[in-house]
Order: sequence, then structure tokens, then C-alpha cells
Amino acid sequence: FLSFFTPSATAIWPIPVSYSSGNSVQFISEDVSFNWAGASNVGYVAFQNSPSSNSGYQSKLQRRYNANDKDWWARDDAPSADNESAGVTGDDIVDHAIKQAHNTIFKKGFVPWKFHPRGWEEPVQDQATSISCINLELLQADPDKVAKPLAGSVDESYTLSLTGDGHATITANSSVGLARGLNTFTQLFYKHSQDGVAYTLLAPVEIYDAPKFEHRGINLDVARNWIPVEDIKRTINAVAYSKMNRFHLHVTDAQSWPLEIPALPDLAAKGAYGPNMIYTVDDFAEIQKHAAVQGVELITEIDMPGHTSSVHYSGPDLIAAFNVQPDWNTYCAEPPCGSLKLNSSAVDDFLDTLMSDLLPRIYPYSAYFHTGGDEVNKNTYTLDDTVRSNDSAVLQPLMQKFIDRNHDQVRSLGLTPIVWEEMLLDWNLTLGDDVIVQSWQSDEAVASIVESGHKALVGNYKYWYLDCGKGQWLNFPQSSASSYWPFEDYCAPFHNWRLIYSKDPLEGVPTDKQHLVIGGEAHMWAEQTDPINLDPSIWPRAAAAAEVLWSGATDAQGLNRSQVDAAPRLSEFRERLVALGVRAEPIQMAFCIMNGT
Ligand code: CP6
Repeated sequence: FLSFFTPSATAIWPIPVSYSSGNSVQFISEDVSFNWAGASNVGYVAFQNSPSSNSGYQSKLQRRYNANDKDWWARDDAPSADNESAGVTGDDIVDHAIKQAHNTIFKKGFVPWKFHPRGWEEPVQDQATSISCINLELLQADPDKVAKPLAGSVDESYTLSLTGDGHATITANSSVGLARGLNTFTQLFYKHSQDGVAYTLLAPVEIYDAPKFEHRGINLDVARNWIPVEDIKRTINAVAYSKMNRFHLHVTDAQSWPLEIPALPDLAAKGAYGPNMIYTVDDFAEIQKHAAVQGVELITEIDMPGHTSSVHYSGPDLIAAFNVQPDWNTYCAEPPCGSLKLNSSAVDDFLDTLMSDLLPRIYPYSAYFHTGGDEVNKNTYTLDDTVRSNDSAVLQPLMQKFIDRNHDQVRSLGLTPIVWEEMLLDWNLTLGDDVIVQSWQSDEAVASIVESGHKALVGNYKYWYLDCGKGQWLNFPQSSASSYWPFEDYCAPFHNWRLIYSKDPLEGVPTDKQHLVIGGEAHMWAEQTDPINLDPSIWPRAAAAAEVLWSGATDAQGLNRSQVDAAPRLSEFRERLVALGVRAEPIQMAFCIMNGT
């Protein structure tokens, strides 16, 4: 009943507005409006705010009965955020999305002044034509109730309709779909300078919208530099506002182990950068929940067997090739070197303890667990007293055993393993059919992964690495060969939003295998990023990847999406990120989108 892929539905950023087009201007005001009222006999959730107070928004949740299942919301398998059980429910997601939408429209002073022609005057409320109230109806066809809202693939599609007389309807098949629709709803509005008033130039609007790829995320490395919980949560807010649904937390690496593992207390106590640079069990759960309630699945990665130097501080016998500086380049991609030993019962025991502590805390929030596997240098194992070889014929079966054990642990908790591409493509391991392989090095790698029958994640470093172009850091310790490290530009050039936007995840993938490319991630490796430059290092560039993943890289004609069209929309989306509290950087000067004035 709504048009399929209207132009407005092919983009996650706001619909382009022509300010001279004579669209009707609709006002809503906070005090009297925003009746969230459901009125339908299909399965639905209905919400109504309490307009009684001026002191701020109060949500009065009205869970109405589904005619077919009168107490679906109260079932035992619907743990509530209010009680102690882990996970979030569909109700939590919708409730959060409503509050978030209200706050976005009314509370976060977004005034897109810079995008109006010079001399533009703000529309004046006209009692005769403006409306003070929008009735927003949320209709959910299939009330979900699971603790793992995004397990597998969830139908995130939605329809949004806003009539000229102020009736809005969002329909979706899932609570996450409603959240995505409410997200778009906020992007129809601008804040009026008069407090508590917002307006839209866009009514009437009819949107059908659905993502092209099921896995749309960013990967944040929090091991190279400490990133506080607040900054992670803010990043997740921006992920959700970009309609991404995965947040990959690269939580450990060679340089530090910030994740508390109660069964192995010394891991973080000795491996973190400092006593305050640790994610406690509660912090971790808080981050997971913060993501889940916004329809974002947090995927935890414990990178192994390489990138584990930080384990040495608590378990020196578990790590090979720890102290190889200044000859690190022979043994690893980035110092400090160190890899879990490959044929060690002590390592087996360590992993059993680690996994049985951590994995049960993953399950309520995610269907996946990332076991890493990137950049393992075979020379490392010449220094491994349980192996003493760099011969592939020796190492490959041991690595196979390592990963089989590892992945069986992951599966025993009901999770699906994810690995970096090297495990499949360089080590030629036999991975279970369920394993998702994350590519980072090339389009050819993506093609090989799907050729092998595995699902693939894209994120080619030449396009979607957000850290590139800063110039290589000075490695420590310096090379033995010279007193200074020659200047290398890591993976230059800087990947501006246009380069990121230009990358088609399906490039080089045969048509009959494209369904195996389930999505991708933009990567924030944090060697040169900490809370001070975190936001502008990621945003709004990651939103360019988000749009590609939501809408596809090409338009209806199969051409790459127009950057000329995208630029003003991304500029406006950047303003909305700023309003959300994210210090996203500008992509151009305001002049460029002020209608040429
Ligand atoms: N850390 C980890 C990194 C990188 C990878 N894994 C990386 C490699 C090459 C470039 C940028 C980042 N810093 N754990 C590769 C997946 Cl160019």
C-alpha cells in the first residue's frame, strides 16, 4: 500500500528538501502534541505520552493486547529490562525509540540555519494551517519478545506515512523495524527557534524502507587506546542513528587487555593500561544493553591466537615470541609481538576458563562471537616451545585443532563464530559451514570467501578503514637497523566520505554468490585515536558506509549513487549527529548547500 522504494526510501539520511518548493509547513508543539495512540486490531504496540506536565516528556506505556495472543508481552520468554534478567525485549526497544524520537525532535536544539538561503526567514506558525498535534500510530505486525532482538536476521523494514493533517503511521514487522521508522520520523523535522516547537517541510510523506544488507556496523578497537564507557555509548548512539545494527567491539589486542574476566582476574589487572582503564563486568553489560535497546547487536571479539601479547603480563607461559624487539618485524605485523602458543594444554585450559566465563554473558545480547585470527605470523612459532617450527605442514593442523576447539566452545553456547579472512584464505582451515568470514584485505578475498560457501563481511582497508592517512606512528621500540623509523604512511590516503561512499560491497562478487555477502563494517583502529578525536575520526564518514549498507552502493540504474545528491544530505545528517551530542566533523562549508546564495 505504500510505494516501493520511493526516492525518499533509498537513503538513510534526511530527504533532500527544496526550501523554495512550496511544501506545506507543519508545526508540532511539545506541550500539546505527540499523542502516541494506537488504534488497530492487528498485533501492535501502542504508546501514549502524558501531556500533563511541562517539565519534560513522560512516557506512559500502554501495552494493548493483541487480539490473538492477549498476553504476549507478559510471557516468560520476554524478560523485561526492569528485572534482573539479561537482554532487552521488543517493548524496551520501542519504548526507548519513542523517547529518543521525542527528545531528538524537541530537546536537542537542531536548527539547520546554515542550510537556508542567506536572509531566509523562519516559517511563522499560522494557526489556520499549522497543526499542533501529530497522532503517531505504531503498528507492529509480529510482536517479538526475544532476549536476543537481532539474533540471526531481523526484519528491519518499515513504512512511514505522514499526512498533511497530522496523522502519522509507522508499520513494521519487528520492534527494531519500528525503531528504524521512528529514526526516519525524527529526520523529517526541524527545530523551530520557539522552544518546544518543531516543524516539517515534508508532509505528506510516504516511505517504504528496508535495508539491503543484514549486517551493517562499525568495528571499534578499544585496546590500542583506552576508550571510556561513555564514549563507547555515544558512538553506539551514532551507529543506531545511522541505522546500523552491529557494533563490533575489538576489545583486546597486543597492547592492552581492558576486559575484566572474573575467572581470570589478572588478565585485566595486569594487562590493562591501568587500574581505571578496565571494562568491568557491569560496564560490559551496560554497553551491551545500551546497544541492544537501540536495535544494535554488540559483537565481541577476542582476537586470537595472534594480537595477544597483553596476555603475557598475567600468563607469561601462554605466549610465544613476546620479547622479540627490536626484531619484531620478523614475528608480527605490529609490535609488541606475541601469540598464544599453538600446542599447549595450558593454553587450552586458559581458553576453557576464559570462554566459559565470557560467552554466557554474550548470549543474551548477541548471536555471534568473533574469535579474531588476523595477521598471525608463522615465524612466531619458531619461538613457541610447544611447536618450534614455521613450517605450514606442522602449523596448519595445529591451527585447525586450535580453531575447532575454539569454535566448538562458541557453538556450545549457541553462538555463531566470526573469524578474520586469514584463517580461511591464508591458513586454508576447514571452517564450519556456519562460520562468517570477515574480509579486510581485498575484493578478491571477498570473492574467495563466498566461493568457499561462507558468508562474508566486507570492509576493504583501502576504503573503509577510518584510521588511514594519519601517517604511521613511531613504532616502539625503534628498529635495530636505524635510530629512527623511516616515515611510512600506513594506508594513505585519508579515506574521505566520498571514497567510502564509492565502495560497492558487491564489487567483484559473482551475481550468484552475492547473497553470501551479508554486509560489512567500517573499522576504527585506534592506534592514533582516543576520546579526544574519536567522534570526528568516525563521523560522519562511517555514515557513508552506513548508507551504502542500508541502500546499496548503486541506484536503480546500477550506477554508483550520486555524491552530488548525497553531499547535502550527509551535511544535514552531520548536523543531526552533532545535535545528538556527537562531535562529527563537517564535510564541506555551509555555503555549498545554501541553495547557491
Ligand atoms: N589491528 C588488528 C590492526 C589491523 C588489523 N588487525 C590493521 C591492519 C592493517 C591496516 C590497519 C589495521 N591495526 N588487530 C587488521 C585486521 Cl592498514
